Amino acid sequence: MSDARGISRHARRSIVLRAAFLAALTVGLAGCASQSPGMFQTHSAGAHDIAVLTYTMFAILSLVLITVWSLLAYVIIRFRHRTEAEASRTRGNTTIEVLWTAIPAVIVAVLFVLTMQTTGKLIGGPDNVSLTVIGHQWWWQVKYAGADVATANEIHLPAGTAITADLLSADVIHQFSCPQVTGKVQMIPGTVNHISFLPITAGTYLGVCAQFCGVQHAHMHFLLIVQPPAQFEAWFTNQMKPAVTPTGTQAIAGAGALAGLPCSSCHTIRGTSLNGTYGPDLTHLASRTSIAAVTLSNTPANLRRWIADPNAVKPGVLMPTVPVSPRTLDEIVAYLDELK
Ligand code: HEC
Ligand SMILES: [Cu+2]
Repeated sequence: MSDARGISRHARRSIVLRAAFLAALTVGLAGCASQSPGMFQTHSAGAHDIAVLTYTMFAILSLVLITVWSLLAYVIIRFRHRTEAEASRTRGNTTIEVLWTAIPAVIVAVLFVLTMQTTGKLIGGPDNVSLTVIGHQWWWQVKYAGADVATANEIHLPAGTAITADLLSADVIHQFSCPQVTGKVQMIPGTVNHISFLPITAGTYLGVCAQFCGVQHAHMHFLLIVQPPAQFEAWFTNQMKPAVTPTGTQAIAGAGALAGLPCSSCHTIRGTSLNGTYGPDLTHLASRTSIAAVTLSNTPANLRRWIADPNAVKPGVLMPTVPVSPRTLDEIVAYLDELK
């Protein structure tokens, strides 16, 4: 008796533990949901097609599951009172063999055709804006074809225009993923992958690197900023210009200081002597809303914090601390803040 009670106490404890685990998981996932871009809030033709395909597959597979479970339940209940030790066997029933080979084959064929149709739609479309996006540990380099426009982590696009992008990697495997606007594609060193999509609704959509790529993988975000075409044109026209000439006294001093610092071997500011390509292009840094792959918002205080000790913001980051006096640091920040 005590044995039976012992087991039931044990069972009760395990149920409580399991419930606690599920509750924790639910809270955890709910926390994710508020931050993560959801693939069902779609804002492009391609993302919409993928969502429809997902719902369709879910419906077909649910039907399969319900059918199998219903049959199983029926058999368990209907034959629960049989007492024979061994069930009778059915051998070589051709009709049944053909049926249970044919039905799954047909289901898989239907799923295959639906997937190919959706994939076909994603690849088509006029190629109006083409980009190159290069994944780096741990930021995104963005170049626009046919113009001297380079940016980082924030990709502006005109709404209603088909986009094609070549996806590359500068180091390890990354994965370009912005589920509200397009499917995800890997960026593999030595290979060029392609993605095309048609953004429809203007808005700012969060993208992430979906392939673990090192210690700061979780701080490798980007923004797809889909704008009405006129706004996009204005942005693009400004990006084509070289960097503005600094006007403030501090900013002028900052520009002078930068030219003599190692910053110039990693960063480009078009129109100045800074022409490094290892780190993000800073020509129009002040026109971005965030820095360090959407880790910090782009404010003078955050720029100062970043340049003073990037490793404190993103431990393991591939930008070193360049020792400068607090005064020079202020001047550099004043200059960068003018680079609209
Ligand atoms: C060894 C190369 C290297 C040097 C030297 C270097 N940086 Fe960087 N910098 C990087 C890399 C790489 C990143 C991207 C880091 C990330 O987001 O993970 C970066 C990011 C930045 C950013 C953020 C850009 C953005 O859009 O997110 C700023 C601003 C910046 N660096 C300024 C400077 C300044 C100012 C100096 C000199 C005091 C400097 N860097 C020196 C490599 C370098
Ligand atoms: Cu990555």
